[in-house]
Amino acid sequence: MVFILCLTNLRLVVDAVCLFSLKNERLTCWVFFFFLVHQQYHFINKSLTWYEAQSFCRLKYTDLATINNMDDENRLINTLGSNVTSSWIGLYNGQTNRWLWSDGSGIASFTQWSPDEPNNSGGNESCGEMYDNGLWNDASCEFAMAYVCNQTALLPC
Ligand SMILES: [Ca+2]
Repeated sequence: MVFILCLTNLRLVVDAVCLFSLKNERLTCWVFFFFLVHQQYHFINKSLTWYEAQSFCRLKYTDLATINNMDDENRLINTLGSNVTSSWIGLYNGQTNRWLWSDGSGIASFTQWSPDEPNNSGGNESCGEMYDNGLWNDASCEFAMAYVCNQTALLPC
């Protein structure tokens, strides 16, 4: 039963370390298996700018929230529950004018932009918020609003 729960909620991570011995010309490798724990979202109902929120999330958790698919989106909305309000997520517009995730996982391939967004209104909307209806908007990073952090951890499973 525990094994099944692990498989449904966790993602496998494999790591390998290899050493080559010059003395006997032999390559020895050790392979380690981990499971990446499913992201845990934390809604913080205090108003901060995007960068302040990023700093807080990195200090207390892992980073601002990353949303990779509809399951993540629904889980985040469930986390907000009755507290639902516009909140910063970990989305920002990078140097190459592509939307990236704050946690370093790269380009946002899954998006839930609100109609006509991102519109870069006023030419300074470089950070991503989630509206209370679950759709996303690009907004000025200097706005202060609630935010959602995520927490990840590597554990043997
Ligand atoms: Ca906008």
